[in-house]
Amino acid sequence: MKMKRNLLLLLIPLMFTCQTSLAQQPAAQGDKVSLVHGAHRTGRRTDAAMARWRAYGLGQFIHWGLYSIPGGEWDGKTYNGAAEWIRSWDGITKSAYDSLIYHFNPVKFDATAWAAAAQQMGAKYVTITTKHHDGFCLWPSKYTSYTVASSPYKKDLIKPLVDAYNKAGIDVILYFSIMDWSNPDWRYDIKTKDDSIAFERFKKFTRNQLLELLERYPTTKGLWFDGTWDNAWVKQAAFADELETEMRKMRPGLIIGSRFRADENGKRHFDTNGQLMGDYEQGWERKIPNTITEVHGNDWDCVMTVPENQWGYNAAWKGHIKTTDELLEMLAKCVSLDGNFVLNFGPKGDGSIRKEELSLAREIGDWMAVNQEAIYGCEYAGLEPQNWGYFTKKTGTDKIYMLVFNVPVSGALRVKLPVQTSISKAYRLGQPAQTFVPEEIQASESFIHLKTTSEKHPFVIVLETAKKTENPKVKYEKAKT
Ligand code: FHN
Repeated sequence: MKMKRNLLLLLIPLMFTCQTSLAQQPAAQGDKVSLVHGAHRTGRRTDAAMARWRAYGLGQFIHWGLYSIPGGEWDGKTYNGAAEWIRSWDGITKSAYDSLIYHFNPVKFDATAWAAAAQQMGAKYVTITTKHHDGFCLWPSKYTSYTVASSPYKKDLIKPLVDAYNKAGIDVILYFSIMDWSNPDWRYDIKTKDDSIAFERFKKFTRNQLLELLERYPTTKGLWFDGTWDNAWVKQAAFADELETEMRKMRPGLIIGSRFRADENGKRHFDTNGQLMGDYEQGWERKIPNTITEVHGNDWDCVMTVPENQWGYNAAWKGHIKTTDELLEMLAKCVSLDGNFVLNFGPKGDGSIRKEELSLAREIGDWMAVNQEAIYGCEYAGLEPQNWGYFTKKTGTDKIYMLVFNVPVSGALRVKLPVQTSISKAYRLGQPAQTFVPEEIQASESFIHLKTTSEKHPFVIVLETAKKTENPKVKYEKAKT
């Protein structure tokens, strides 16, 4: 008995260590622990800024920095990791990487052209790397010389991007990596007094840079944090909490996801009581929930790469490259489960965007031009999922959208609506003359019969619904078993 207790005492700290390094899951509901630095809100934010974020549907991610110059290759050798992590590879020395700053001269950079491509794709927001893990800043930060100001290009890159995207009607969110390999005060953990002194300096530096960004780019809608998983930062619950409050005060409405801070027990994303920390769940990187129960009623976004795991420019995209239809299906699935879908672009070191990404953006945009009504301002429809695709619902209306990706051989698409609801009108988006007469097969269950089963691309059928007055029990008999 005593041995068992001792074993348990040994295991408890181990369990906590593992939890902080793994993807966090909501804690089981039980007795609530009193927390000072846990979630400060239960449930979703209800203000206008968050409602705007929720309605975006589609976003663009941009990873751009010094790593975009080598593009995953160095000295004729290929780095197998993610191109933006190349500095951590022993195939390149740190000093060689850091001296890339003297070659950073993106003469082909055209903020207006980037924004135009994003706008045509249908992105409602963009998340831009102001500074990735290497610490190189795309803005001329006052707090380090490792910025674009020290490169041959010299000029701020964030300002023209913010201006051009805002002009194109696209909201800007700034990506910021807390982990900073360029700063000698950065620590993965704090084990000694010296670590502690250095990290105090690092915290001050981080705060300065964040306030500087919010000061310089006042239209910023949110901050997308990354590189927050190491112990040194996880231990800073009080500091991070205060800083978050300070930033929110400075820019009311600011949107910050669940990656920024840990609670006093080192729990990330979800606090010790299982409550989401921050405004939306930031754990859906290159993955999408399968069911609505997995999102626990929270806001969330999914950030996605075109190849398997390459964010920064990689000259030799390897493995499976996602197609337009695959990406559209991900977009549809995210919106159908109350999330936003954010597609990553990795521009080259010279400032141009690779042709494959531009062509994906164009094709997604062509589809969005016809079908955007089923994406923007849409949410989980509350209907039983069907194999042909995804349902979305226009927030605050009775309009349901069927985003069809797999046409059954029968050409009959099953729809189950809530009881006492009927379809008053069904038509195809972009082709309103193509209407459908639903065949009711059960109470509130119908088939939409397609006119052809040879569709080549995903399409959308709009269902206008209305409440029924007749009693379904009269018409359909239940089986006696
Ligand atoms: O390590 C980074 C990675 O390079 C990339 O920036 C992604 C984007 O979500 N975030 C990190 C891993 O979570």
